[in-house]
Amino acid sequence: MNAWLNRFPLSVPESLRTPEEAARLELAHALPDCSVTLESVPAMGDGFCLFREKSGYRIAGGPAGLLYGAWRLIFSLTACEELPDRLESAPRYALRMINCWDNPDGTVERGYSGSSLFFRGGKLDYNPERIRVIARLMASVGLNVLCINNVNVHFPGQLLLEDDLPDLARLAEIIRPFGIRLMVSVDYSQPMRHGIPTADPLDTRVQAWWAETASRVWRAVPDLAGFLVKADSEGRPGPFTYGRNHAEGANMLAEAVRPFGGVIVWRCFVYNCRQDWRDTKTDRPKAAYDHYAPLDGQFASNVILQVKHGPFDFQVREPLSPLLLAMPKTHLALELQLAQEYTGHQIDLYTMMPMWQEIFEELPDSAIMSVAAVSNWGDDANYTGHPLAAANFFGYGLLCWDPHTDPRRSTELWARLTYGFPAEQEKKLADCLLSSRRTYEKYTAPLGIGWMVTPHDHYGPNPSGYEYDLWGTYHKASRDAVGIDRTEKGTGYLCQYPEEIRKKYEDPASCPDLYLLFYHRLPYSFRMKDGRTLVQRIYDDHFEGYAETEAMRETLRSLPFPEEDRAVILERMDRQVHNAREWCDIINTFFHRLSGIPDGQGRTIYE
Ligand code: GCV
Repeated sequence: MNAWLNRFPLSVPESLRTPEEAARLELAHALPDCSVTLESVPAMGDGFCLFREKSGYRIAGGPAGLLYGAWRLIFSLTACEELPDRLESAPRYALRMINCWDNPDGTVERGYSGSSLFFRGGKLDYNPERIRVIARLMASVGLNVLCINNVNVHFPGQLLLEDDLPDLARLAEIIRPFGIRLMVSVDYSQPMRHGIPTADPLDTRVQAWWAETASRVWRAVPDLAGFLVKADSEGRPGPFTYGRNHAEGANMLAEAVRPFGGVIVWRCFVYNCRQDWRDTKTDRPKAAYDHYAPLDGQFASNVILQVKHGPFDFQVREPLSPLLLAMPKTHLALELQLAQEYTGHQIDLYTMMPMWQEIFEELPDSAIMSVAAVSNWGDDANYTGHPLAAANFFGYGLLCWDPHTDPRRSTELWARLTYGFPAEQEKKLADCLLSSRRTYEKYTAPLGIGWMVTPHDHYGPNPSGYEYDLWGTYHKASRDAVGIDRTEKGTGYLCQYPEEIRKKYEDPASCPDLYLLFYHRLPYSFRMKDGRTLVQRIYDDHFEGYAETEAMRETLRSLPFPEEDRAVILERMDRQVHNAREWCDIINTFFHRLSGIPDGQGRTIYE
């Protein structure tokens, strides 16, 4: 099962060399009766123009643009979408990246679809056929950069730049005809493996090592996109050890890769992960802004700062990271997570496009230049574990091309290409997918609070699991109140935003409900806008979320999925219903015990 590519089966010959050849091949297989002319216009880059002509179609485009145009035509004709006589299209973002968190031993950090597609037994070891499927999936939705290894680089991950370089070069060759460039996560302290006693970015021996390494690596993989770096984060080495800031650290690497047209993608996920929960001054969501905003303008032009969409870490609901609004002189990339780390492990249904739509509504068009998402693939037969999780991958590609893509359009298109149901059933499936995020949100952590998950594993409820720990992820629920005051009077987090955003959230009376407990500490008796008390709203959401999950199971049972998908979908749906019940019971009991306030509707809450 290759998700939507099932419709377009193709065995790719090893002789394939260029995206233009790939475009011809895809068109010949998917639309054998359609006459399509390709016109190469290198200056159009990744863009294309699709013309409807008397005798067929013409696609003009740059090298990869022809392939993207071909897919656009294939999708539209297969899905019976109306095409204008002339359709000009170009991606909004330069780098449209997938970040795999795959480890050399074949495990995948936060992976829920089996083992790695790239690594086994400490080295690159893959099935080229499956890599081609992944490359076709990426190209079909316009994605162009693939980082294959975990940002947490542990030995022997460093060997990708050393002994395993020839294997890396072979992998690059496989994906190149699909317009996809490789990227590699690197260990900031890697020079120390080679007799250099430091990784200080201002040390000339360190600079020389990286320059020599870059030249060797780009000789092997001339179109390598660049290096991805997690530094000074969750125990990874970085420039802080040497009293250097992250501009100094990133610029040193940028200098090394500049001659080859490479970029340094530098992650901004930097915070104190050894916090004492009694310390009320430190507020983790403030960390990224505090570290990076003062450095705006100091990064080299080939450094890209990659910022997670929210200030915490991929919770079900987070506000937009204020850092994304604070660095106008820096090339920023937005980081999303397809892997369902906090959102149901690809067991629970969680379609992300509505969440991303909210992010892009708040993000000014000029704020970012690139996008990355943590992959949700593995070597499961269907690649994404849950067959319906493929909709997220598809939607992500469309969104990188056009951030204003309507979630319903991408979801319905995905459903049509994948299953080809009659219209009414397609709508039922799309409705189910599009509402799944709110449902999941209702039965898990309430009103923007996050972090009530089982520690480390991050599946299932544990309201106090992260409460007294070191990670800075507290809700401070007491007998009277819950939440953290992040306004000016509290931790001051809200002051990191421009005025109009601050205003929207600073008053609990007008703050949108779903963000209420992210920004405010409130008593359980607080009156919500609809007149319910805060605690009643928490009870209601949890009961509702559970009920919606049961209804979702009924809908999915009624749909004519192919048997192999049906079995997996329904088995996972049963587990989701169980999970939702558990969340509902545990969270409601937690707040009932603390507050002593009974449910206004007299439903069962266990003591
Ligand atoms: C790759 C969270 C995840 C980690 C991940 C980290 C990151 O902390 O739980 O698994 O590490 O984010 O984004 O670097």
